[in-house]
Amino acid sequence: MTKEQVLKIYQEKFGNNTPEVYASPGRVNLIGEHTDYNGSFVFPGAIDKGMIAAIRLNGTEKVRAFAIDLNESSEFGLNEEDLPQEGWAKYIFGVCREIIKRGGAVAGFDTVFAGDVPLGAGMSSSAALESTYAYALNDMFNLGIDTFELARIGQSTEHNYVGVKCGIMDQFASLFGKKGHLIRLDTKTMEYQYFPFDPEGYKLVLLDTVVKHELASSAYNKRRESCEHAAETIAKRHPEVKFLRDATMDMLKEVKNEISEEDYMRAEYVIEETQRVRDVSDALERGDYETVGEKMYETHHGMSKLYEVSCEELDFLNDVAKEHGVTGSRVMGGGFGGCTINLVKDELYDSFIADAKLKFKEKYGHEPKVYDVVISDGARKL
Ligand code: GAF
Repeated sequence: MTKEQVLKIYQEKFGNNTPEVYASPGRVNLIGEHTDYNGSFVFPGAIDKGMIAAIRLNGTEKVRAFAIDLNESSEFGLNEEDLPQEGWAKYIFGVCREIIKRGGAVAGFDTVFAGDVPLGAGMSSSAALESTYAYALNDMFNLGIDTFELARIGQSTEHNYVGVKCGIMDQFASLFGKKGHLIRLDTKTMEYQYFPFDPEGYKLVLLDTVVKHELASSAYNKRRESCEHAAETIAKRHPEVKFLRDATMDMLKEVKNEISEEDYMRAEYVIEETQRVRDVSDALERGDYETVGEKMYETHHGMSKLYEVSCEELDFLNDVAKEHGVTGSRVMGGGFGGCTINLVKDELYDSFIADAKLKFKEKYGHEPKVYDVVISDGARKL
């Protein structure tokens, strides 16, 4: 939706005022999945799809919000007990509360918002929403909160008001995104580096299964608990291990009999994935996309067999990619449905998409959705 369209809807809802307009993107992640809450590396980039919001202070202590895509309104106060009923409004409320908890003076506002990040596709629609409001409120109330802290505000919103114990990747990518660049972020030190990403002769494309499994957030939180338990157990012998990122496979083997088989598998995946992100950084510096692709397939295998966050439909698309000779393919984001991310040679692109659509439809009765990836800028005022 364009700025003009959002402004028009704002004016229909809240009168002929002139609000400010802000936008924040969703993200892709080349590699480094379920590593961001293990102090390890991720490799995301912001995309050209996201959330857009018009906002104007209303001189009260209440927020009046309208979700354009859902045609739903919500009105809530800014105290802890004012938690709104509507799932989407919790994100806006959570951002306000997290700012207030940090000492920021936020008052009431009127807002409408819309988005074009597909929901539940693993492209971070929720982080795009949080980042839009964190960025906007920081700007409008002149709060002077730095961009790292804005990302933490979005993350804490997930933890405290949504119930997902997520890492920092999605909010970070949405706020720090840069056109044409992926970002390698070290989630332990929060050091980051922009990598120009314009792989000549290749395209990045997402295939969305349009499947979203129930209980994804509780399964996500359970993965995190497994990782933390494995890291704590290793730390009893190796106190230098603060996160799984600090552990080696030898250390993990030492505690094999002290943790469950499930926790062992989760930790094994994370330790291997940490090494894969390092390998992919080196490969990107050499322009070696074949290695990048191999690592993507390895990640898919790990996410499917060790971390168990894939699903039948995602495995199917991954197999189709492999059979078709696609350079790299894997499940992207938290998993349990959503998208695969595919690195495809230009000359294979059309036939791969046609093949994937046909085979997927034969098996599941509908085609996957196709999204070409354009790496774009992060949060901004329009
Ligand atoms: C979700 C989470 F929000 C991220 O923090 C990250 O853990 C990701 O799943 C998996 O890599 O998007």
